[in-house]
Amino acid sequence: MRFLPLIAGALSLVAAHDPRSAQAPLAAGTPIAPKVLIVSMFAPEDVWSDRLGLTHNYTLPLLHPHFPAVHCDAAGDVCQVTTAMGEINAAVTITALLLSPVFDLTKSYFFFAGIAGVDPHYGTTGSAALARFAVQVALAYEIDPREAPEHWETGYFLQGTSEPNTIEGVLAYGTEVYELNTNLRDRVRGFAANVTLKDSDAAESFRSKFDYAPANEPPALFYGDVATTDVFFSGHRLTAAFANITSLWTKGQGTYALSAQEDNASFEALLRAHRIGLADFSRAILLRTASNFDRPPPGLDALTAMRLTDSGGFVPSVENLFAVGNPIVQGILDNWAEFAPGVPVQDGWLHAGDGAGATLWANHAADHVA
Ligand SMILES: *[C@@H]1O[C@H](CO)[C@@H](O)[C@H](O)[C@H]1NC(C)=O
Ligand SMILES: *[C@@H]1O[C@H](CO)[C@@H](O)[C@H](O)[C@H]1NC(C)=O
Ligand SMILES: *[C@@H]1O[C@H](CO)[C@@H](O)[C@H](O)[C@H]1NC(C)=O
Ligand SMILES: CC(=O)N[C@H]1CO[C@H](CO)[C@@H](O)[C@@H]1O
Repeated sequence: MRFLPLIAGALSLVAAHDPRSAQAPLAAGTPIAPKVLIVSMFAPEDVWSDRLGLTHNYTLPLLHPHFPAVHCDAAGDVCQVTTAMGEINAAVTITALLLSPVFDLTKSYFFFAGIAGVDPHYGTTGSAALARFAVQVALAYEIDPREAPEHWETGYFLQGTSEPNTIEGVLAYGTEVYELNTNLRDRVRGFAANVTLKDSDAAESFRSKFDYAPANEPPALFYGDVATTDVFFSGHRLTAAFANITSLWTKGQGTYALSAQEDNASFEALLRAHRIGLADFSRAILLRTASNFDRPPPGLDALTAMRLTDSGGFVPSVENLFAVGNPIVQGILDNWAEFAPGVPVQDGWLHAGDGAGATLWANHAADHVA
């Protein structure tokens, strides 16, 4: 439980570091302090604004030109922002939001809710996953496999190393791995425990090509970690390589289950805000629903599975962001007295805001190689 005294220390620095203090106060006065801030990555993931009546728009500088405003309900309890896709868009939008004087996000729960590719050994199209780890798997060296030593199974190897599947001597940038609050994850999973996930005939038909579970079973809610990379990869070989890199960075505790393009970047912005008391990293929740498989079913090649057929997963994945996510949003609002002070983090949590920040897991992994 070393988190609590540390955050108190971090908060005492706010007055000195708060960039908002340098700006003129808003005419309207008090900043909006949402209890839940929902983060979408592209337009179809905003299943929230219409359904939750987020009709109050706040245009902020430095958001993406296609998504210039944060949308909030009348009370300012729930807000939604869309980052636009990819790591760079996510990092810039979340940073702009965290520094905006319009919002006070110090007590907000950050609910990242987007679609993803799924490893068919952990889920299926329409499945929903709550993550502990986000790992930036492609922050690595790469040699085209056709030019790599013959015995290599992948051209990706960690920076500072000279072959795949080792972390010894690694050169960490510090953005490779983010660990979230698992007590918070367990608590909010309970809110969605009885949800029946949406499915479609098209998704059901495509998944029947797999001859193993859970790929060929109806969608379910599960715990799974997310690989972040701007490269939209697919196929058996790259997924094997990135699953191994996930395992290396998390000392075997993380399990690659989903692939997406933003989380590592959003979390870096959030962690930097956490260090100066502008946000609380222990209040981040990551939900990803599966719109597609990350590799082909038996009988199809990677390109055909990725681009030339439709797995039917897109519609149920978007619907399930709301089906699973809304009970979580409402659960936090309905139980605000419990959530307001924060959910205590797990023992040994490595993002305690003690200055070393994001490099902690990296060092942890690197320091402990056999
Ligand atoms: C708020 O933003 C949404 C989405 O961009 C837009 O559809 C809506 O018209 C805006 N509402 C107002 C009052 O400007
Ligand atoms: C889920 O269902 C169980 C069994 O009916 C019930 O005890 C529990 O309260 C339900 N949970 C929610 C969040 O609705
Ligand atoms: C992943 O790691 C396993 C176990 O160490 C190894 O057998 C496999 O060859 C690795 N795969 C790739 C693509 O490097
Ligand atoms: C591909 C890549 O390296 N993307 C970015 C991941 O996020 C950090 C910021 O958090 C960037 O430094 C990386 O460039």
